[in-house]
Amino acid sequence: MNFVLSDYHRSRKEEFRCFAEKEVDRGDHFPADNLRKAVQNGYMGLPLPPEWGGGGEDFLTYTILIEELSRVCASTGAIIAVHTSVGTFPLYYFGTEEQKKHYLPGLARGELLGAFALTESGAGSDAAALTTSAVRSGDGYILNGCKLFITSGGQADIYTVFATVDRSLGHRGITAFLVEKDTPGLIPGKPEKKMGLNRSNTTELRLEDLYIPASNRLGEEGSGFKIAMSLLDGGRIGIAAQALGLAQAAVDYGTAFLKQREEETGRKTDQYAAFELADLSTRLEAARLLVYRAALVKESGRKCSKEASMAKYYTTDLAVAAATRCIDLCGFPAAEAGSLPAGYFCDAKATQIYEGTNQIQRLVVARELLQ
Ligand code: COS
Repeated sequence: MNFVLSDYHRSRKEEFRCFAEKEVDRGDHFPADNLRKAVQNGYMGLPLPPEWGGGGEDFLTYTILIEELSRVCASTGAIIAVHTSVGTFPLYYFGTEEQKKHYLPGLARGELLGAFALTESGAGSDAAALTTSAVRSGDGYILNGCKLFITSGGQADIYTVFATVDRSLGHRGITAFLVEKDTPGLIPGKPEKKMGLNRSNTTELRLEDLYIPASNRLGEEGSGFKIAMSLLDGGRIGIAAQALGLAQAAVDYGTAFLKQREEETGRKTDQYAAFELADLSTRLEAARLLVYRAALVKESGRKCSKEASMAKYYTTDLAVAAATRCIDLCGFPAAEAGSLPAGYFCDAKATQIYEGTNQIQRLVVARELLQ
């Protein structure tokens, strides 16, 4: 195993960092401009094969892209990560040839935005408890239910929606469907007011007597839960990469602050602050190894649940700690509402929660160890 990035991955990392620093803005609204530039650069479908409109890159390169984007704007990183890993990969891994031809090139090129609709008010951590129903009707299904916390809700063009054809079957009744945004009966709610990742829309998604042809079912009836779980394995590496970018941003901010203070006062940084910085930087390097390793395991085609969950919870917990310590070290104005470190903290907090809380990640790791 190689513990340093290859020359190729290093040069892509530099390219992504340059792009993020020069082209990505940190505004407070939906980052349409950032996404347009990402589309132009082929960043919306980086790990998809070129024959389907993607960049043909490996999963590690994609992970590095999300890390570098998130160092500047974690919402932009979140939208692209969700679009790629759970908005586009469902088609690539589980779509029929016809479904792929219809949707995949548009998604991989970023002309269409993808979203993933699993969570419900009574089915967050316990995803198998979802109640959205899919009832057979003629050549299709009628879907009814309400999804919650859907990233890019109201903005996305294609939603992978999970519903049950028979609740008595538990997770074996869950089935996945591809739903286009203009389908009658698909009703996105207003964007939620979140504490972090605010530039990414998160909405409710109501499904009211929504008819979906059987040709838009993804996979077999009853295979939806396993589809969702396997997609989330890859998705969680993307969230870990966002947290890596955020943790790096917080450490960079703290380091620059302490250096500037040394220059201004002519005094060396006190030992307490210096040790804090050393500890955070060491944990950051350990997190980076976990995240990149998870990406390599995914790329190898092996099951990566354990590695993805380890990377997700270690790195998102670190991102919260790094942002907190950065505020402690820098004091005011880092503690001011609207400051960069306050933004890192709020965004990092969100990464601990979505695509499976960190308690769920620990559960996944423990189950893998004990099975
Ligand atoms: N890949 C493929 N299949 C998987 C899998 C994975 N990563 N994880 C579980 N499965 C399969 C299991 O093998 C099992 O198959 P069988 O029925 O053939 O035995 C089936 O799925 C059920 O697995 P399990 O019994 O572990 O399911 P649980 O209901 O206990 O749920 C957790 C497991 C809690 C891990 C799952 O519900 C979860 O990840 N919850 C969080 C959901 C989430 O992340 N939501 C965020 C949505 S996006 S913001």
